[in-house]
Amino acid sequence: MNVSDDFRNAKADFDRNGFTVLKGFISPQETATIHENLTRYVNDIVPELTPAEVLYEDKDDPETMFRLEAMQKHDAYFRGLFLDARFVDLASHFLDDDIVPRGVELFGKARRIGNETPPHQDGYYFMLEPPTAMTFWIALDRADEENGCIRYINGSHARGLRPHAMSEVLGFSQGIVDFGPDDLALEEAAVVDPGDVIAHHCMVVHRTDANRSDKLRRALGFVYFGQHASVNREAAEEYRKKLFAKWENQGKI
Ligand SMILES: O=C(O)CCC(=O)C(=O)O
Repeated sequence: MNVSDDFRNAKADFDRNGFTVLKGFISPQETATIHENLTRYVNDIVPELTPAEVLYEDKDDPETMFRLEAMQKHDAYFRGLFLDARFVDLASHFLDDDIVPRGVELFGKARRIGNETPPHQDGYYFMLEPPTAMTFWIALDRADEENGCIRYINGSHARGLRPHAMSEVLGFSQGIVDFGPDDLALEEAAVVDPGDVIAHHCMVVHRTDANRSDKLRRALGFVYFGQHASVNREAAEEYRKKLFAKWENQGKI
């Protein structure tokens, strides 16, 4: 596949807005296969995971699971999909760099009690210099205004890193402190169907509403770093330790 030709418009969108939606990027058959593998993963692998790798809105209710971390480490199917040239080559095209694959997460929103995602920039968590990274957000269910689709602040990736502070939302520890009407005026809801893939830059501001509907909202997040970006590993590890200690103290994990 000549990535540059097929995705020229998508790349222009990505560069201008900080995100782009690739409609029907994954076929219905492959989307069904991803669902089958997710069910297998939940049944066979989740019981073996550490508390940091699987998060629940209510840890006594398995139905409320909303996050799986580092799925590529535990399972060959998800690792294979994550390293597939379709994604790696496209990430390289979008970031104008060679790629270091970073990780696979499940982003779920449980029916009725799925929490909002506070406005944030992934780049704040990634601690990269320069902030060259992106996510493919692969919709496994329809995501719309009712069940917490992602909302992007158009063009915000080009306006630098915003101040963040600790949020109380489990799984999303940071929120932008000065998010306001100027942001909301530029906000766009990315309504997607299963098999659609959103590509977003790590500096674009995004958030979701809570899921108060009866509909599940699940997506896989594939994260890729640019090869020329370096991580401040010490700061990142120190931060991760503090965060998990805090959640443990609060009885959340
Ligand atoms: O799915 C969500 O609620 C948020 C996902 C997100 O913040 C991300 O993919 O960077």
